[in-house]
Amino acid sequence: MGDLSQAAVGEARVWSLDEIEALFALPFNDLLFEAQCVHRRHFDANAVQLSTLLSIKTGGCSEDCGYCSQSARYDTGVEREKLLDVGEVVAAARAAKEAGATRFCMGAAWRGPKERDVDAVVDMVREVKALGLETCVTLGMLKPGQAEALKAAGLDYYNHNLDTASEFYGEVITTHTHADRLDTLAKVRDAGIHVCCGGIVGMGESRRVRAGLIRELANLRPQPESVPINLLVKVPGTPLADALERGDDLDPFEFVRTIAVARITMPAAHVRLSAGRRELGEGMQALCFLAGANSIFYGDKLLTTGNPDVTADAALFARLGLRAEPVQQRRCAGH
Ligand code: SAM
Ligand code: DTB
Ligand code: SF4
Repeated sequence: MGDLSQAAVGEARVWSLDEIEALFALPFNDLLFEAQCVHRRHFDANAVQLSTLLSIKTGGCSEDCGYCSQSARYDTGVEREKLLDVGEVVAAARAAKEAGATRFCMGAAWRGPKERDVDAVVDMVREVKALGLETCVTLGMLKPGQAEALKAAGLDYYNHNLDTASEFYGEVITTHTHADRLDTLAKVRDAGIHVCCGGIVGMGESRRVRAGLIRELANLRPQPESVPINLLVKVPGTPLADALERGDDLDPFEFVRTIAVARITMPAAHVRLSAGRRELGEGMQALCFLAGANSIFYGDKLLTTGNPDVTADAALFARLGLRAEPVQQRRCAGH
């Protein structure tokens, strides 16, 4: 990848809300054309990075994120489980590698890890890394020193999402703040770990809120290396899903627009088509790839909900002439 001068231009620019809203308001074909042009300047247009997720600690979370099946506050049918042991994690990582994934992402339903949790995750990261996979974890908020311990174990990416624009955040989460999230992202950066940071759309937010989320992501410095864009998976029992049962599903073209605006404003990032891929269907996914999405979660399960199965994804890739991307040499060496 990586025309460095173009990437530098993308990063030097501070995006205003008006500029981002103007991108959202373009005629659909003009927006996709612009996004595809930016995409081709930075990436192989037919290569897609494959990340596989594993929930290493499921359910029973103290937090109140209104979309989440794993909060202990909502009756979603997801049971609290113990942290997996390292052998189970390595077996899943090996299977993911054999299926073609290049990155293995381990997620835990925690507000943040305790010291002994970090010790256990450090072992997992070390062993998964030794398989030749890129490593990613998403463990919630970090305390001083924890990011450094994970980096020392060989962690490549930390996923921590802004989720939504600051003005809508309080409608979704009250137990930790938007500023807490920025604080954890700064700790991850300072430790020299790549940042995976995105958000969720389809929660009943306005276009202005979606534009605000992209603006906040695009104005992070440095910009995130990976940007997961999740379409809300409506899990019965969660407050957001229950509120949305009255209608109000996001227009799928608006999801495609969100991908395109992320691509234009974060030209060197991998923009990941994340939760909600099954609900989008193949035609909409194809439009998302045209709009500049170049990464997916690959594997039959996300954390607690379903994902297209690997045979369906292989068939879709064959029909579209897409290829799995080999592991990237990132431009910020040493990070
Ligand atoms: N507990 C950690 C945290 O919140 O940072 C890590 C796991 S959490 C499940 C990771 C991300 O998954 C959330 O920030 C959110 O963006 C996404 N997510 C969770 N549930 C979702 C849902 N039902 N639909 C779409 N995205 C979801
Ligand atoms: C992200 O942005 N999306 C992933 C990953 N990071 C951890 C999680 C999606 C979860 C979807 C709902 C579930 O399966 O529980
Ligand atoms: Fe807990 Fe993360 Fe779910 Fe929020 S998104 S309830 S912090 S697992």
